[in-house]
Amino acid sequence: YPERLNAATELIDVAVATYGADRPAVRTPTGQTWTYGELQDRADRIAHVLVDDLGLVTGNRVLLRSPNNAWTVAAWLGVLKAGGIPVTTIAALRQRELAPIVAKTRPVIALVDHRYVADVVAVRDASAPGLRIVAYGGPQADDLTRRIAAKPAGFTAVDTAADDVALLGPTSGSTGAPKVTMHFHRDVLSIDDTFGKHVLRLRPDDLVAATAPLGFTFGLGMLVVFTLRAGACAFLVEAATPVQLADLVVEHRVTVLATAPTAYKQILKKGKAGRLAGLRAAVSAGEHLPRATWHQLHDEIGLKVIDGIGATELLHIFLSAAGDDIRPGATGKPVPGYRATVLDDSGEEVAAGVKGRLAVIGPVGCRYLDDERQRSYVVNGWNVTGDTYLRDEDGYFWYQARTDDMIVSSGYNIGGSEVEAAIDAHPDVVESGVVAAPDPERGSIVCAFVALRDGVVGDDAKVKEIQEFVKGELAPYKYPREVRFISALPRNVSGKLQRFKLRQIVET
Ligand code: 3SK
Repeated sequence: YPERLNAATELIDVAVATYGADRPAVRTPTGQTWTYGELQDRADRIAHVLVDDLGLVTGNRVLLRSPNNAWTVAAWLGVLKAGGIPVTTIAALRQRELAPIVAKTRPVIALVDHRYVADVVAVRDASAPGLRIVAYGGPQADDLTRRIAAKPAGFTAVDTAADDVALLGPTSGSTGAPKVTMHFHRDVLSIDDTFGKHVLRLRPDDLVAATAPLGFTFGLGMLVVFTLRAGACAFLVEAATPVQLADLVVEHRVTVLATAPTAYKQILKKGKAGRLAGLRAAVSAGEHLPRATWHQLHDEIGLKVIDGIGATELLHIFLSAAGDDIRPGATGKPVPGYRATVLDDSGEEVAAGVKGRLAVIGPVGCRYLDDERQRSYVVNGWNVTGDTYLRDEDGYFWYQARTDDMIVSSGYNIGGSEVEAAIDAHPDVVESGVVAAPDPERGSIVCAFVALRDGVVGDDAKVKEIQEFVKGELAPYKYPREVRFISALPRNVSGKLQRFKLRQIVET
């Protein structure tokens, strides 16, 4: 890449010049369509608001919080054009999850969908008094969508370096506070020049749907980076069950779908796989795609689903395969540009057929913002992802399990300690221990072992109460789907929680 590079210019301005301003860039189920020209215009005017009205200075961080909609794409591009650094978060996060992200990333401005402003206001009032919050999509007179009307068209993107930070992506840690990954302008293009161009291969006439939020790099890559670079159109759905999604695929003639195995399994279970028959390509990531699910989809609709594993740390997918290269049940091979291997506990590469820790190296690597955990993620240049894998003689990588305490459920990464802290805040709870329990649909679910105060009855009503309590404290996808009451948690002599004992209980 050239030394000077602004990812937003490459994504939207180059797309307008290459594919034309009139092509559809984003569509929604309600029939809203923005062309490439309209998306560019809104991004440019948002950049003007940021710089002219809100005083954004190059390198300032801007928190984004919203569901998947067209304004969010424009806001993300506008921040980059203005020389800012988007801090992408998902709408589902609650105040207690946003607060550490704000504390770590120190955004000066927050652009927030008007329905999700309250938690950001609470964080600002509690701990970030200087944060300027601007709502969008709402009725207020100072809404971003109204402010941009007064701004001139056109904005020359700030001349950033290819190695300037373009994105801060928070990700759950298996323990402790959330981690925040930093990615450069060139990294944004790199994920398309690797997975996008070599495996996914979008076409200008594609309509691309994905269930992952734009606040996750899986969704951002699929719906913004790969789509705009191909001159294709993103289909932005704020919320849909897997079956509703399958209906939308038919109704709107979606050609490419990216979602997690859980959604494919639910669509199959409800007998709706036929709705996916019009797809040209389907991507599965976020968790392991079982061989049986791959075959069922292939048998019912003739699609060879592209499996892949990515990580927020590496921005997007680094192991995958498409078409005749697919070996069902295996995640795939290193995406062109990446190398991967399997390491033992002392960091030595193991032979084919031996299980160990997946390690990856390529054009995008992990850079945590001010975090000691960088030392354990990047070892001798290898990014060690926290997954246990096996490589076969032909170079295919086969998922075995998570190596760390991360719970991967329906494609979401959930840190057990964060759920424990939320449960422990319930007045009837003495202590809790959270582990992954195997689940045929979701891969894993969050299972909580809870010790209650003396005299409190652990019945179904208490289970429900604890589940609802956690949904109020954390993004609802993190709530414990299973709650088991226990008199005391198993601990070793020094008092350390013996999670393996809890795991043994759920696995037997
Ligand atoms: O596999 C994942 O979980 C992932 C994470 C970030 C970006 C992309 C992907 C597929």
